[in-house]
Amino acid sequence: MHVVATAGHVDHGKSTLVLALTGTDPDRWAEEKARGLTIDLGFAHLRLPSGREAALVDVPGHVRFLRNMLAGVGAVDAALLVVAATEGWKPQSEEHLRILELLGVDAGVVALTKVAALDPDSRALARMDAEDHLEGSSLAGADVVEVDAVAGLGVDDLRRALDHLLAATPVSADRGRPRLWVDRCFVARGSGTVVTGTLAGGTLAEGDEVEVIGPGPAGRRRARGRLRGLQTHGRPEPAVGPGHRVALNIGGVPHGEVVRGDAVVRPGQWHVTRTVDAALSVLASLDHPVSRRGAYQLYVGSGEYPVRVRVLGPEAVEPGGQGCVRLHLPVGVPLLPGDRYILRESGRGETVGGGTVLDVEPVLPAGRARPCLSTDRVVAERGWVEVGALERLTGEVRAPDVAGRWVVDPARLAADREEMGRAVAVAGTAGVDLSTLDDRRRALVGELPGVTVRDGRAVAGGTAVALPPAARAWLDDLTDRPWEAPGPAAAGVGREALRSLVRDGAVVERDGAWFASTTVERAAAAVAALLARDPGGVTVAALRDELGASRKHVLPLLAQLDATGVTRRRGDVRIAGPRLPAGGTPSGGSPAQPGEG
Ligand SMILES: Nc1nc2c(ncn2[C@@H]2O[C@H](COP(=O)(O)OP(=O)(O)O)[C@@H](O)[C@H]2O)c(=O)[nH]1
Ligand SMILES: [Mg+2]
Repeated sequence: MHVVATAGHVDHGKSTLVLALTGTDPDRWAEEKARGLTIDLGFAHLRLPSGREAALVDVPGHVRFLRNMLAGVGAVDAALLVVAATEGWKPQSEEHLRILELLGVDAGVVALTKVAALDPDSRALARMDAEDHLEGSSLAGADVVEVDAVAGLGVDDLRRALDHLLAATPVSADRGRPRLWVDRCFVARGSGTVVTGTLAGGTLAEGDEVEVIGPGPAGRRRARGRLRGLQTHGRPEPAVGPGHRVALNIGGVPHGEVVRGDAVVRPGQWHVTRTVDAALSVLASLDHPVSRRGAYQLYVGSGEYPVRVRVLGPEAVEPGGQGCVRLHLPVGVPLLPGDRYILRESGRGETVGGGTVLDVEPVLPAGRARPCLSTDRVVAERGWVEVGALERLTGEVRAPDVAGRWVVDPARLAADREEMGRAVAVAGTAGVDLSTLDDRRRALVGELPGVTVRDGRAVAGGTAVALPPAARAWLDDLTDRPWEAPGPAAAGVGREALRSLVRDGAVVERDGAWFASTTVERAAAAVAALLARDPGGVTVAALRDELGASRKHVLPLLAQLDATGVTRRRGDVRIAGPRLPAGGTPSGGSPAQPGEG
């Protein structure tokens, strides 16, 4: 299914044509009928000769209602540009064409209306004039069809041209990320809040939980609700895909809370942003450059927002030129790179230009930002980014690099791996205490080759083979009863298993005594605590009492601490070595830990 919007100057015959094509008068309001003027959006259902169906959105042509026009063309697939042959190209013919172009609508048919009153030469002139104006635009080369809806001329030709156009126009893609920009909201008798809009990017179904995001009446940002029912073209449907005009009956959201410009999405799928970086194309017709700072109206989706604009880079953007801008919105809007927008000057009411959103969460200051659509840039600027966050920021689903959770810039990942590898190596058998690491480094260190995580510590050496039960039991015994546990031979631990335990750093032998690595860590911590009380030094007796150990165990333990640099021997006492754990004396170093990055 496609959605097609009309475009063109006021009174050129857009609404009359919609009625002739569909049988539906798009001018819904009494005031519109009384004045013969389209003020707001109108909607109709079009059935084409091939059987193809499309939704038609009729927009107002009057410059005063341009904001309504903009609300209608946000998510359309194609345009029906209407130019009255009797009047020729007019200001809103031009402005609407430029807007379609900036919004990326490059599929269209031109209807040259009111031709019945003209002789063949005048018609030919009108056609040439229209084609001249289309040249170089996104609608260059579009079919130009002569019609007169009142005289009943050419309407079938126009249907065929639309059929032909839509056959070659891609439909809105299903990216599993539905978003409906609300253009109408009302209360249906007996069913509560109903909103309508053009659905893009995904499918919505009855029973779906949805979130309505918008400024709301009193600063509300989000409201949760559930879809009670959906309709498209007046028919109830259990589910509706992208590229349709849809009416949603939303339970749980009072209708007073929803206004045009709000978005209906699935909860949690969107980054709701107030600052975006965007590419800006300035219209060639503008008589002044877009300067570094200024106040403008932003049109995106079906909404209109006052925005502050900051040109990125040192230069203003000249008419006909391109640049990048940072836009500051007053409220959060669910946007994604690739979304199109229009910028108008608040004071003069003139369209300045528009373009494509490039970044929905700029992290670099405006002076250094170089936005583009690359997902790699988004990753590089952050270093680490969670898979879900990256999807919300870019729409792209990437395979994680670390712990099934993070996507990491390659250079950053290499550097962090090296840093963690070094930290683990330096920490020796004591290992790196995982609780001192942020969750990224904790995940990373656990995945480093040759590093084993045990008892909350990352230790160099991998436990490649499963331990035999006797070795496992002995290790537990050694851990739980360090001063009573037997030696490995008495415990029935084989040579192979013992070698593996030593290689992995799980156990340490010193002067014939065996220790679990956790016991050595406890001893190191005990020494640090004693030195904190008395920096003068720790005696063998003091450590023995502190640990509740025997002299037989304390002497080899201290020898081990001396050997690994935790302590140094000075006469009868031990003083702080370079690797004394934190909690020691100010002069004692703490084991190397990576800094925050
Ligand atoms: N003779 C003639 N009059 C037309 C034609 N199309 C529209 N009109 C008249 O032009 C006026 C404006 O038409 P409307 O559809 O409201 O224009 P819109 O502002 O572009 O929607 C109305 O009085 C129509 O009856 C046409 O093809 N032939
Ligand atoms: Mg109209």
